[in-house]
Amino acid sequence: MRLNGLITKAPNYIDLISDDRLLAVMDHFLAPNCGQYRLNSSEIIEIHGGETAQEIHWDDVIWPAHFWAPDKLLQFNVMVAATDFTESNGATQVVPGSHTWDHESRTAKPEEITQATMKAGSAVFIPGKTLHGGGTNTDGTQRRAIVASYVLGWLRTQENHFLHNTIEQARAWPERVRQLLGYDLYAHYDENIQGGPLGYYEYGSPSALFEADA
Ligand SMILES: O=C(O)CCC(=O)C(=O)O
Ligand SMILES: [Fe+2]
Repeated sequence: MRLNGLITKAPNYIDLISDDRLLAVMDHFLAPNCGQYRLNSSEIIEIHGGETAQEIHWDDVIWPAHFWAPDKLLQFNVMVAATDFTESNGATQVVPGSHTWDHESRTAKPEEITQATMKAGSAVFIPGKTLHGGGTNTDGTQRRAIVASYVLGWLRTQENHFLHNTIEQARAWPERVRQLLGYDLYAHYDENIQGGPLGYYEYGSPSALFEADA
C-alpha cells in the first residue's frame, strides 16, 4: 500500500522533511551537484503479509541524466521506520557498496544483500545509486515506512507536488519548506555548476507570491 502527497495529507510531515539532520546529509551529498535540492517524493509504504520482495533496483535510473553522468548522485532516499523493520516483515533489502558498481555489468549476489532491520523511529539512508528494494513479508506483521526523497534542484521531481496543495496552503509553510517543495527559482552559478534560471514565475522566483503580502 502506498500513499503520497504527505505534505497536505499529514501536515507534521513538514517536520521530517525540514529536519536539520536530514538536510545536513543532503547538503553533503546532493548540494555539490546542484546547489539547491528539492523534495523528490513523499510517501508512506506499507508491506503486508504475503507480499513478495520488490525487485532490487537503484532509484537514480528514472532520470536519463543517470546514463549521461553515471558518477553523479541525483537522488537520496530516507526511509523512516514507522513500525519495526524485521527480517520477516519486509525490512528494506540493501546492497552496501553497490553505488560504486557499473550497474550494466554487475548484479547483486544473494550474499551481498543485507536487510535494514531496525526499530520504529530509526531510519535508513539510501543514495540513488545504491541497490535496494522492499523485502518479503512472511509473518503478516505490517511494515510501514515514511519516505522522504530529495533530488537535485535542476531535475524534474518524481512527484508533482504542486497538484497536492493550493498556494494558500503553501503560504502557511516555513520558507525552507516552500523552497523544498519547488516554490523557488533554480539558479545556481559557481565554479562547479552553471544552471538556470529554471522554474520561473513571471520571469522571477515563485517566492515573490509569498512576499507580496508579507
Ligand atoms: O519499501 C521499501 O522498502 C523500498 C521501496 C523502494 O525502494 C521504492 O519504492 O523505490
Ligand atoms: Fe527504491
